[in-house]
Amino acid sequence: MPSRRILLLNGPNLNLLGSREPAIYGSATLADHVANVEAACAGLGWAVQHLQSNSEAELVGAIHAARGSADGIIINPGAFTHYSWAIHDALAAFDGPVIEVHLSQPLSRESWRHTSVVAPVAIGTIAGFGGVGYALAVEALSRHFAAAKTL
Ligand code: CA2
Repeated sequence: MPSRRILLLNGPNLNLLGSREPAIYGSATLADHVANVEAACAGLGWAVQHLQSNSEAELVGAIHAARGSADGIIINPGAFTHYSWAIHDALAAFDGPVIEVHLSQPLSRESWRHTSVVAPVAIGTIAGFGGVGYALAVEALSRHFAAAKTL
């Protein structure tokens, strides 16, 4: 299988994971989730670049930089999920597959979390499985790339 370069993006406040709201987001830290993605990708021979940012502009810049330098994007956009058309447009301009991940299940929470402006530019969304969702996203990308090769 060819080596792949994956960009892992985490949006605002996800740097606080493990310190508050464990009932919703679990007790693992962001570093734990990143390490799990790195381990899953290493098992496939893939490289991972990670960015967590509280800045919409920085996330948009990272998505632009991924054009030509990453094969796929795994993104938990945090609250930007629900209203950032800038992130939507940046992801739409990225050529490779995008997977949206949420630790919680936004559809079972407040109504303002029920809309995702990122979902329409993702090949799929994984939500509600806690940190396992990040590993599931790597698995989904692996199957996506394998299926694309046989088309
Ligand atoms: O479930 C998810 O992964 C979310 O993307 C998390 C976002 C939320 O706005 C989305 O609706 C769903 C919020 C992340 C905030 O993370 C915190 C972690 C610890 C303490 C406070 C916030």
